[in-house]
Amino acid sequence: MAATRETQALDYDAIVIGAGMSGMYQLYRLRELGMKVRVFEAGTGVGGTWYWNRYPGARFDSESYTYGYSFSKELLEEWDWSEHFAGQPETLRYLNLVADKFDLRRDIQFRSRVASAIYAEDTRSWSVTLADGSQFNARFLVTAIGPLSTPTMPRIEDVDRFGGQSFHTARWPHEPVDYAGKRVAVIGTGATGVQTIQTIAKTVGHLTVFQRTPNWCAPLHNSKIDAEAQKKIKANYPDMFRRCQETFACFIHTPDTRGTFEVSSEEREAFFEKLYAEPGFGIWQGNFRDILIDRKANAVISDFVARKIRQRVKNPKVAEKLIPRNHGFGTRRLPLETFYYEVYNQDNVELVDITETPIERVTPRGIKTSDREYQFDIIIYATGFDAITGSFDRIDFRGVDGVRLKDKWKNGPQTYLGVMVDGFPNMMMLMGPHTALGNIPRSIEYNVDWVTGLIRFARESSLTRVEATATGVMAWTDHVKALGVGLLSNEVNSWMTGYNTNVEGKQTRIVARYSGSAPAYRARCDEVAAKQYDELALA
Ligand code: NA7
Repeated sequence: MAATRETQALDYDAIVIGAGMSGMYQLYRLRELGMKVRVFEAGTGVGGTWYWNRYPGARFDSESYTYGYSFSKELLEEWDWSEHFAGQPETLRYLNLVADKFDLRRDIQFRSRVASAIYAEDTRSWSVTLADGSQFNARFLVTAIGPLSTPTMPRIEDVDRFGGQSFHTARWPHEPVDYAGKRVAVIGTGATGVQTIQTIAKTVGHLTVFQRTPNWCAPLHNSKIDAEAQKKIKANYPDMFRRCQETFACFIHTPDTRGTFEVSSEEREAFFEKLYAEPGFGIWQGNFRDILIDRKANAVISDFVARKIRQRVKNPKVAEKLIPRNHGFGTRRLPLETFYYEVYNQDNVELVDITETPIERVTPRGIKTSDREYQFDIIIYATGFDAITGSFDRIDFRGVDGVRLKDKWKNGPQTYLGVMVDGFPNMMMLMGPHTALGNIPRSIEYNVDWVTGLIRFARESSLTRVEATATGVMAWTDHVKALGVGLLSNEVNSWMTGYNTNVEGKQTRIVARYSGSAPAYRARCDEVAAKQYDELALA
């Protein structure tokens, strides 16, 4: 007798792709349901972003204690963050502790890159093939592949001909890299480039920064957490997490209710000064409510930060190069910095504006611009990621009737709540396109809990197929696009708008992120769950 979908044995109840923060937590939650789960992870360890991004100076721009998992009181009690904004090694230690504490590793298969995931209607299951050809199937497929996990190298001629050492920041070696006394180049000045530059500038022999677009940056103001502060943080966890639930993007900072021009110019200046002097994202996420939507308001804060840059950089010509001209403050992801601008006051640091003297090619000895050849021992590519959809594009996802996800999304992603796609039953995305990102772990925990709720419901109701409807997908996609109208950031090329000069076909801006408030996002998802997922096609 042929196996039916009820009787046929599947390898697993669920397969999760990726063992970063979302995959780890998803595993924990699905196990609680008594499910047999397998996580496939390309790396050799847990941690995702914090596993791969080992570049010098990698650290949080969110307050450490707002970034950790909130689901286990015991874990919160046990773990001490040493700094208000922890560095990558500490975060990776934390995630390894989580993996140990909850015994996660026994269900995670490392060194296992997923090549394809194909839906089979007859068994209502997903068949996952790894790069080594091995295959596994499961009823449910959860993608935990990260919005910023597919690094992109610059499209520069002869990039592989360099004779010295070269690294992409997101593929940093596990062994220490020694830059003391070396001639080092950094290409890229996003959040990653800024952290790298300010860190290696302390020890390099000579540093050359190749900048295409300057970004607006503001001080991080990091500091150590002493015993007294540690106690307070722990006592305050419930309130702090509650606050993160209430704010616009799950940070402890949230927009001020006042408009930029509702206060006097003195008051405005004093408020900006206060924000500039405070730790973290306050100047971006806790500024006047209109700075990211009103051009005039945005020009005022941009002018304030430009003045700061001019004060901090001694050479006026260099200062002008570091001031963005093609986008306003905060309309791209704001890099937070620690004496970044002061780096350009060092005699051994040079800023090359490659809009003036473009890079022609990489040579065996260094980099050739239109102006001259620079010689280097090390080239660091801080050139970012094929963001949001890139990690989906590199896996061959095929849904009902063999339809490829990549084809379905060729004009931009279309999702239901950022979690599901019609034609891709039993597949759920964590931190997928069109979901609320913000302070990511807070969003991850919500996303995972929602997906877990849906899977629990399906199992309790003996459902073997849950799928978003085409109408549901259209409505959510339209909603996300409508929310993006008027946002200055959606008029700017950046990873947040899916724009990447290094990836074929990604030179058109798309609405890639949900830009409403996190509470509104959760309210909508909660409503769907409360109505027993009746907006989905259930079978
Ligand atoms: P980003 O923010 O995408 O920055 C990449 C940087 O690399 C940016 O300055 C780019 O300039 C530059 N870049 C990219 N390609 C080239 C080429 N071909 N030539 C010269 N310069 C280039 O990535 P990050 O890794 O810094 O940060 C990503 C996010 O990860 C970050 O926001 C955090 O949320 C975590 P461009 O601006 O495109 O002119």
